[in-house]
Parts: sequence; structure tokens; C-alpha cells
Amino acid sequence: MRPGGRLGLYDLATMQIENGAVQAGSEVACPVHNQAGLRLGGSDHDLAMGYDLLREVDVSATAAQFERSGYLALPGLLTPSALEDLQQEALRLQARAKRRDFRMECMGGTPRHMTTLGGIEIAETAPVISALYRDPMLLSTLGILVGLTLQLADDPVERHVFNMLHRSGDTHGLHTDDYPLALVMFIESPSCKAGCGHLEFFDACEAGQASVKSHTAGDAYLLRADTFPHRVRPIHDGCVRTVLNFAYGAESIPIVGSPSASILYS
Ligand SMILES: O=C(O)CCC(=O)C(=O)O
Ligand SMILES: [Fe+2]
Repeated sequence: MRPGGRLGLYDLATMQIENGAVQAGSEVACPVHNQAGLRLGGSDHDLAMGYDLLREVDVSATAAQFERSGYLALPGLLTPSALEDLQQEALRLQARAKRRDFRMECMGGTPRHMTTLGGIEIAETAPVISALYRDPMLLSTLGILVGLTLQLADDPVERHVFNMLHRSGDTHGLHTDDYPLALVMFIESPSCKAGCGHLEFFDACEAGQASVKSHTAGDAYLLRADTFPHRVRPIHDGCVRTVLNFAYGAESIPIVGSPSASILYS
């Protein structure tokens, strides 16, 4: 990769993490697209990323944008085939997920009306998702995009979680996460004109208006989730919003400790 330059598909496809540093490695053929690209989770399944997103990325611009705004959109991160695989896994997760209706006292008493499953049960039920979470190519790619060295979360409950909003009034109220980086991937998302399920986040340092973002199935985003308070707008009858959230640490950023994850996901 040229320092500060544009990152091409081939560069991403050939990057490996060796001794903690990103280096060029051997070319990886995408089993889904039969072309050079990112292969996630090893060779035993065919999850893959949306390559077009990464084809021509100005890495210094994405990192600066993420630092400034706390948010990086990754539209179409999941290929249709990867989305299908995750939708199948999500059905199994939904069968084990628990209903939550309460106020999170440690986050200002904000509401939680949602169906969730935590990382331990996800690891037991959906090995594809845990493999994807740990995939070195995914970690190095995300790290390059935001200019940070990503680390796996120590907490098995919080590292990958399933959040589903599916009843009228369901919402994931305002909060910050314990880990600095959240990769949120959309399995299902309402297309409703009322803004159901839109993400809102605030810059904690500058009191101002919320940034509001909408996403569709297959999209993803990265959020600086420990310092940018965020919430998901309530949905109404007939809307369904299902996401997976992968939590990562980053070198030199301390992890915030709060009981919120164990309350919501245990
Ligand atoms: O569903 C989202 O977009 C946000 C998820 C989230 O904030 C979380 O799981 O901590
Ligand atoms: Fe969050």
C-alpha cells in the first residue's frame, strides 16, 4: 500500500497481519465472486465482503472522517451471499434470544425494548459469526479504514451481540458502549418513511443536533461507540430491524467498564 495513498482492491486482498503489522501476503481468491477479494472466516464457508466498497478507498480520508465524526458508513459491506448466510444464522439466534423491556439505570434510565442474544450464546449457536468476528482480514481492513489497530474484545458476552427490534415501540435507547469500536451489520432494516430504526448519534464534546443515519440490509457502519452517545429510533408496528454488533478494542484506547452489557445480554 502506498502511504497515505488510495487503497486498491488488490492491496486489500493481499494484506495479512504478521507480527501485528499489516503486510502484503499471498493473493486470496474470493470463493463467492471467484475473483481476488476478501475471504472471511477461513475456507470452510463463503462469507465475503462487498468488494466495491473497498475498491478505491482513500484511507487517510476515511480515518480522518472517522476521527472527526465518529462514524463511517460501509454500505453494502455484505455481499448478497454473505447476507443470506447471516440471515440463516440470525434465524437460529432469534430462536434463542430473550425479550428485554426495562430502563438501563446506568445509562440515564434510557429505554431498552428489544430482543437480544449475547456473545456466549452466539458463539455456541453460530460458529460462522464468531469466525467472522475474529477474521484477521476483517480486522486489518477495518483497522486500515479507521487508522487504528483493532483488538478482539476480552469480554465474551459483549464481543458479538444480536439486537432485534420487532414490536411496536421497540427501541435501543441512548447509551455508550464499553469498547471503542462497534461494527454494526444489518441483517434486516425497515424501509419505512417514518424513520423507524434510524441510528442517531451525538458528538459528546459539541452539544448539538444528532446525526441521523439510515441503513438497509447488507449495510454496515463503524462507530466510535465509547465516546459518541447513540441510540436507535423506535420502530412502529410492522417494522423489523435486526443487527449484529461486533465490539473491538483499539491499541492505546482504554476500555470503559460498565454493567450495561451484562444486564442487556446475560
Ligand atoms: O443497532 C444499532 O445500530 C446500534 C447497536 C448498539 O448500539 C449496540 O449494540 O451497542
Ligand atoms: Fe451501542
